[in-house]
Amino acid sequence: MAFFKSILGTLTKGLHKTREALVTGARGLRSLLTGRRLDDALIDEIQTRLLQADAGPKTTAKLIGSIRADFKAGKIETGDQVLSYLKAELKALWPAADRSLRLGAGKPAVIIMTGVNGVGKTTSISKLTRLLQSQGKTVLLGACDTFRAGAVAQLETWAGRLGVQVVKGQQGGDPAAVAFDACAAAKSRGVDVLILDTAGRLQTQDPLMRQLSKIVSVVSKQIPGAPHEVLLVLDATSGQNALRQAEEFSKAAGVTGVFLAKLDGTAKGGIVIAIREATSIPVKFVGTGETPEDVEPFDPEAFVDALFAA
Ligand SMILES: Nc1nc2c(ncn2[C@@H]2O[C@H](COP(=O)(O)OP(=O)(O)O)[C@@H](O)[C@H]2O)c(=O)[nH]1
Ligand SMILES: [Mg+2]
Repeated sequence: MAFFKSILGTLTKGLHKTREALVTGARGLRSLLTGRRLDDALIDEIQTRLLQADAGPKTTAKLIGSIRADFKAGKIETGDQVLSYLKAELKALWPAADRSLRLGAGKPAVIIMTGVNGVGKTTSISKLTRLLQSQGKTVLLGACDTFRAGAVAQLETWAGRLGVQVVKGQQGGDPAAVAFDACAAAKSRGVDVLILDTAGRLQTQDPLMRQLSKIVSVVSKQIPGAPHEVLLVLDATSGQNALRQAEEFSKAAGVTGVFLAKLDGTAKGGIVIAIREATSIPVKFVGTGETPEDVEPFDPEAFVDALFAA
């Protein structure tokens, strides 16, 4: 678990913009609430802060509703009480769930990365590779983004740095054919995990969505139980767009988890809460920077603690 030790604190670092805006900054909840007696106007202010952080209208309404009810009932009276109340209520938003990677019993396990252009798919692959290597697993990458010029080269650059191999095809070629070759190579080389990069696709781009189904189908025929994970990469800085993508992709078959990239780039990290509100797909990882080390398995408890860290 040396890897987890070395990345301890990336969540705190990754959330610094959100924490400052929502909690610790001049206009944050702490300066708003510390030493104050609660009243209706103050509760309205808390609501505004949560909405500004993109915590989602339904969840915010629910949180504010229970604060107001407990205030009326005399159960909470001070701003300081609200801070710890909010922390506990936020943690309770996520049911206990297994957010670890499902890799199955046999090998190779197959992970398909999907999501629209520029969200951070290829970078996130470097992070997963690093994470799996730290657990002693061998990794092979498949360059199924044959669509965008430069995509294969970008993946190869990361692979070179991480010491893993890439199976690739022709630029503009059939991504499902690359997936086929990659599965064959993963089997014959005996690697533990195959990760497939795919082309950026808009949820509205039908041919690209069909291509994704084709990749899934090829993989499932080649390797029993595959794909073990289809991870949807979302860009935390894209706000409502990320939510729409989560909703659309969750309708398309088979997304098993979200990799939320670029959490470090936004003051609206409450998007994690809004994703919880919009879809039942679990957030499994968060990206907190541009290097392979900048990743954290998503844990609601740690997330809320980092958000409210001093
Ligand atoms: N700050 C930050 N940048 C990221 C993160 N993940 C990806 N990026 C950047 O986002 C841009 C697009 O990433 P890329 O992996 O090429 O996206 P793709 O098109 O989905 O494969 C690159 O400049 C990455 O360095 C992250 O967690 N934090
Ligand atoms: Mg890419």
